[in-house]
Amino acid sequence: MPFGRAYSPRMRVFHSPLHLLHEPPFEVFSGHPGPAWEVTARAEAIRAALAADPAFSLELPAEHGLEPARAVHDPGLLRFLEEAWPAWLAANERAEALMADTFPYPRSRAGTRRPPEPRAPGGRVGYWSFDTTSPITAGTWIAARAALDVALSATDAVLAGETATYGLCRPPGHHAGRTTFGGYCYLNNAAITAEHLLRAGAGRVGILDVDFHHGNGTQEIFWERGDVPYASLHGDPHRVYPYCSGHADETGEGAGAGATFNQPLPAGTDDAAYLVALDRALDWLAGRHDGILVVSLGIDTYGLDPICDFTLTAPVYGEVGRLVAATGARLVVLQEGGYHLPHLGENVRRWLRGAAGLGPDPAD
Ligand code: SP5
Ligand code: ZN
Repeated sequence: MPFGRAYSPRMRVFHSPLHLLHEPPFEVFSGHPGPAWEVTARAEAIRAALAADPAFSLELPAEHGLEPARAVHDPGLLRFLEEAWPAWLAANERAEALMADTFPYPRSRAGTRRPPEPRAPGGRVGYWSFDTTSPITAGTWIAARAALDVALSATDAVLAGETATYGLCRPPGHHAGRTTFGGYCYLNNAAITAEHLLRAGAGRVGILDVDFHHGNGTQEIFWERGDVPYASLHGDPHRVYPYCSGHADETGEGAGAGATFNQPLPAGTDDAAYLVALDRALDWLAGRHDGILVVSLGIDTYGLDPICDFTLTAPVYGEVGRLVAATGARLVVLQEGGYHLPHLGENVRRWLRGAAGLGPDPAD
């Protein structure tokens, strides 16, 4: 195993101020244009909460380039994300954000040829995106790359011997697929991280996705692979976003048959029911990986979250972190969703303290 033994007394946390350059001004959801939920203040709140706690050491990421992303995403998607904003600006005098108005839906062209990638930026964005909640703005590409550097730096620290590290990724990643972005996600940080670990010789890498939403992108990327088992607990897609994936009968195909595990959960899921589902997910993952778990950490399961409908309370996050760490796996914990700004930082801090074996902060 290529692992060193560089234990740190404090949990290493990676973050980048470049996330501030991604400022989506709005989203369109359920027919309503409204303010974006995925805002800069989210990552700032988390950073502030961790910076105030001596149990954590905050570090800037190292640049990793785009090779790791190319191992997971279509080069066309990466090219588009890089070129989209300048092309959109050149075509629009008062460009605020780029968002699709058309999606070349495969079923609408059955029997005709696959469409070529459009040249017009407004058409091109629909070719690579799947929803109307994820605008591209001036700094989106820079921020998405920085979030990936954050994830990969947290990963390298685990490869160097840390037991658990945290990447404060913003924008998040688990909705982005091999050829698509959406759900506030542009690059799939968790999937790229898992692939990076595999290539570093970590053996089979498990992904535990505890964001409220199903990680459709991560599932799709590893759907036919047996070396990255994916377990998710999430709001039932019969009821909530992303609607088209996350059902219990989705279990993978081909070499990935049986390597996907979904637990859709009802509205109002509380701490006790959640811990039962978590236990099942951890049981399922046990023995399917070779010692490292990537955690897609969403705090949008919180009872006060404005866009989700579980009822978890603050103390359960410490317990979830503790239980995940108690599996004995080394952890690369990456931030996904979580939208109740007043408690977001504290809930992440509770989760990570639990994972670090620290228990609640006595000062709380
Ligand atoms: C990473 C992540 O958590 N992405 C989530 C994308 C979900 N977008 C849907 C937003 C739903 C807003 N609905 C407001 C309903 C208020 N009751
Ligand atoms: Zn979410």
